[in-house]
Amino acid sequence: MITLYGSKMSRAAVVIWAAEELGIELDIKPYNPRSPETQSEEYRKINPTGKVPTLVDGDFVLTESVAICVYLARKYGGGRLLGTTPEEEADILRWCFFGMTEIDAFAFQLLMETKFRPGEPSETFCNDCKGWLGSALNVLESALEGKQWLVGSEMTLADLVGIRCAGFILYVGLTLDDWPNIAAWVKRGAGRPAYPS
Ligand SMILES: N[C@@H](CCC(=O)N[C@@H](CS)C(=O)NCC(=O)O)C(=O)O
Repeated sequence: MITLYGSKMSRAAVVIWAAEELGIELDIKPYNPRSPETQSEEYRKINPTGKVPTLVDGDFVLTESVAICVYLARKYGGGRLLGTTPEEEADILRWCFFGMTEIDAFAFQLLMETKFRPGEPSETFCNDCKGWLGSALNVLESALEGKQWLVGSEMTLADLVGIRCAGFILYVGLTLDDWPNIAAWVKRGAGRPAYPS
């Protein structure tokens, strides 16, 4: 049995979604971020960052949500969600990196600044984050013009990761009103039976 540490309220959600789409059964230990479980000495042996998710498949231990999804798709999913050509696969990874570094990272910083850091949030910092997010969302919005999914005609990992990242925007209290293609795409993803609600 493959074990996944991480609750669906964390970045483990995209792994749970990918596994469900691929028909892979996981033994999910729903550890929450910054919980006593993830801070334990035992957990830090498999993930020294103390963060979730972590996948354990026999002797193989893997962290980083996107890498875990790629591993599951490649090893147990027959390459599904990874496109049909090397070019498509590279493009899918491109969008995964884009989502994580250009959207998720700034949305996370905004969340920290507005909800978790002590003191008044810095207006300059928040505006910078919103600016960077806006630029990334504009790029994504154009890429989705006239398309259901980001790469090719089928849903791929680029969509799963991107939809989770774009959905994070809503969690931070922003809206997707200025990006209708992204809003429709997020809705499309959330409507999948495999989507972890
Ligand atoms: N890049 C990592 C990020 C992992 C991460 O930041 N996980 C959060 C939960 S979504 C966490 O466990 N945070 C705990 C902490 O910051 O101490 C991934 O995608 O797996």
